Amino acid sequence: MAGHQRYIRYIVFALVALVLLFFISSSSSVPSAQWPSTKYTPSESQKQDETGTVPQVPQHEEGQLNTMPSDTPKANPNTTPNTDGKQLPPQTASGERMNATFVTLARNSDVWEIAKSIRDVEDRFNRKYNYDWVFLNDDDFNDEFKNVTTVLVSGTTKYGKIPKEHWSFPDFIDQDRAAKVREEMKEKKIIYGDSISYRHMCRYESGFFFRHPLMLDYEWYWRVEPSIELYCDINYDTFKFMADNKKKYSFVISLYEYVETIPTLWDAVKNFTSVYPQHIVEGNSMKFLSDDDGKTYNHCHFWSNFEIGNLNWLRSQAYIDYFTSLDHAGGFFYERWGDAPVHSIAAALMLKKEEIHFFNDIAYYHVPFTHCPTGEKYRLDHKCHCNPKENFDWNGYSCTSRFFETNSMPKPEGYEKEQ
Ligand SMILES: Nc1nc2c(ncn2[C@@H]2O[C@H](COP(=O)(O)OP(=O)(O)O)[C@@H](O)[C@H]2O)c(=O)[nH]1
Ligand SMILES: [Mg+2]
Repeated sequence: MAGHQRYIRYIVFALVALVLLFFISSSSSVPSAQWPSTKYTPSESQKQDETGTVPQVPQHEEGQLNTMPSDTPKANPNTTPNTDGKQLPPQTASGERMNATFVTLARNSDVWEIAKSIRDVEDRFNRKYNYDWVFLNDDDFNDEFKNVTTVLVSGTTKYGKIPKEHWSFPDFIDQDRAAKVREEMKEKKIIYGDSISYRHMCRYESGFFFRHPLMLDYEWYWRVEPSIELYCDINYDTFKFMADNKKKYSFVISLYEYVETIPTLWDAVKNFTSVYPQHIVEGNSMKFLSDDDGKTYNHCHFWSNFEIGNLNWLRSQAYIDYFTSLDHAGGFFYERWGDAPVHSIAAALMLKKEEIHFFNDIAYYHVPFTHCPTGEKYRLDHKCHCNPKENFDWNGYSCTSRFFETNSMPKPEGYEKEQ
């Protein structure tokens, strides 16, 4: 009998222990192994309203933080962003937009290098302005190129194929002579000296990109190449700046061209100016190009891998006559004329000097040169991440000092320290 009672006591004890264990485990304060969900989940009453529609999660409004609906539990104050009472800048700049686009000439194989450039341009400028971006190619763009670039650009992207007649040897070019030149330049180890495609590229950028059907919709362009970097915030609309200040062409880096690539370019320019003297404007920047009033070219040019400019100027009769005249001289194929000296000479002779703008505030890199704005206050105010010691502007191989002198502009304060 005593053994039987003990047996029952054990069973009761075990039952009580089981009940206790159940309560402890269901109200355990030990954190679960799951990550807390950060997603907004509507409460039962919110999941459907009377009409059976699901209420929307609040949308992000301009300049405001997303807030949770009032009947969801209050967020832990430690996790709310601490803005120190400062207003966050608006996501998108207010005001009108110019009729402008970015433009990039690229191959499908350039996709990851142009992706980097777009990321920088968007982060530093275009996420606030949402301008369009036109991509041009001598081949069809593939889906990878289109998908990657479309998601990165905040504006509308457009993809154009270059017509064959703008990317081939014109019939007035002697192909044997051109092939011989490429051989010679290869031996002399002149950069891109033996490349046919590079020559088509330079000719296309010199005379055709602004006439592509996709570009005809626009008045302003900003040229972007693969693997460039932007180092400072740009907090104003550079296209509007150009329009408001009557600028037509702009640059950030200028330098001397390799003489071997353009031995007869200046002769061709002089031939053009003698046939079309009406296209040369008074008050131009000849002083930037020549130290002897036009007799010889000093090889200074604006580096055209960056350009913000006016497309109507490039489409003007003056520029078309200039390009056609140079094209017939044959130097795109019998030498290796770059689009940088071709654009620069046109801007310097066919625009008033005040119409060319130096963007000191656009901090830029294209291998191997950096433009880092002179002036520490500017760099700090605009969150710049370039090293001012790498600034090329006041280096002996840069022509930017010459541009300042041509325009009788004082050089920015502190430039001597960067020489
Ligand atoms: N579609 C196409 N684009 C080209 C070709 N060659 C160069 N480009 C583009 O033309 C621009 C200048 O070429 P790049 O290689 O950067 O020349 P670099 O800056 O003078 O060394 C870049 O935007 C290139 O993506 C080509 O054969 N086809
Ligand atoms: Mg380049």
